[in-house]
Amino acid sequence: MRTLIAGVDGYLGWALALRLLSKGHEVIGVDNFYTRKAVKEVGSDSALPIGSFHQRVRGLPKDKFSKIAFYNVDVTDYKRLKKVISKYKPDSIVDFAEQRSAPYSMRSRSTAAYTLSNNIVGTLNFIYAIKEINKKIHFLKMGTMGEYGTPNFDIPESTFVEATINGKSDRIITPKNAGSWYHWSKVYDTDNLIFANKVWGLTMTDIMQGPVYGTRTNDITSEALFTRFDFDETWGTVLNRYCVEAVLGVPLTPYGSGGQTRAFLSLEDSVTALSLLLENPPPDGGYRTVNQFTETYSVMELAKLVRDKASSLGLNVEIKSVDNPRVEAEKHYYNPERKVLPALGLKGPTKNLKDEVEIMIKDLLPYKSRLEKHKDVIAPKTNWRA
Ligand code: USQ
Repeated sequence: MRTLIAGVDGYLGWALALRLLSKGHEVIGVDNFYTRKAVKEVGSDSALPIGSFHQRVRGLPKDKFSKIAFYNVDVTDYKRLKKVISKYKPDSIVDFAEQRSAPYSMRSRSTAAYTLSNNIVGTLNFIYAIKEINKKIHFLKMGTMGEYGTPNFDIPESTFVEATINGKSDRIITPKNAGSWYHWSKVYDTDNLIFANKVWGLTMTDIMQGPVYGTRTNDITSEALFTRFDFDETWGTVLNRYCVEAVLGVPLTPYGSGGQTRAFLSLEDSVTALSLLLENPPPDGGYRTVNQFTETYSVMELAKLVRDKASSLGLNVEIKSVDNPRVEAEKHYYNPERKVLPALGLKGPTKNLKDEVEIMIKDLLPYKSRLEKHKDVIAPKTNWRA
């Protein structure tokens, strides 16, 4: 299988590239290194050291990983993007090349505008390139569980649902209710994908993924193979942040009362899920919505779990709720459906979350002095209401 991964330098992109290469698949990577620049802009850095992209590629053990081609391309540059896709004619394209931070999108008008234009135009460019080059290319688009919000009904894993209004019924797109400009950009992407599938019969997998945690996958066996790991208030996600907080000995930071429940999965399970979806595409012209997660937890449950695990490792950590900078429900119903991935073989988390947290803390501890330099980027500063 030949796969083009856009956003190959990122947390998921690099980890997925390693998985596909280790399975003997061919990978063409695309990135414009935007995340590296944007993380520097907020005064932070990846908790785990990563070299330049070329250093990372040079560090790949040749006996375990096949070769990777790479292009420094901004996906909003249609001409250059189309040139790479035309040259390689991949079987599948994975799109991670989006601005991925909710807080970043809420910082200002310009970061909101960047998020919306980069994400929506980038995805539109892939849609057009596939339509013009080869309609059979499987497009696997990274969306988010945050597209749904936290509705007071079960979240179906389907593109459409049947709705009845004033006694008349019709099929409507599964309701969405996002919580940031970033999450809304993914909703707009979904609508565009559904439309492109309808008019041109493109083959799509739209992944609704929950927050991912973890420092490693089974392929990441040495420092040279690390993927990036963010922890600052803008680019880090909740469980990854808690583990860094535990290592630094600063209080864990559930926002508000901490009842916000989300659908989580480990980095290892995320790359396993993505490989399964790539190796088992929908039929030509098919459209598939996938709720990609393995377990649900509230952010307070996770804080307690990290505190207890840290204490068993001899680290003294407390939990200190902070005023919630976001506009979101802190107590709500949450029951997303999950059937596509279990049917493909990913039935539940492959590793107990507590064990994974232990691995994360142990992986991060050697880099404590590196983390100390960035202690001031942990407290949340981006206020949704401002
Ligand atoms: N939160 C805390 N404490 C923290 C950080 C976050 O309580 O220190 C809370 C947030 O208020 C929120 C929840 O944790 O209720 C999740 O926040 P997050 O920062 O871990 O994740 P989020 O902003 O939702 O976005 C992340 C990724 C995004 C992906 C999304 C999946 O950055 O790319 O799409 O997770 S989901 O959350 O399902 O929308």
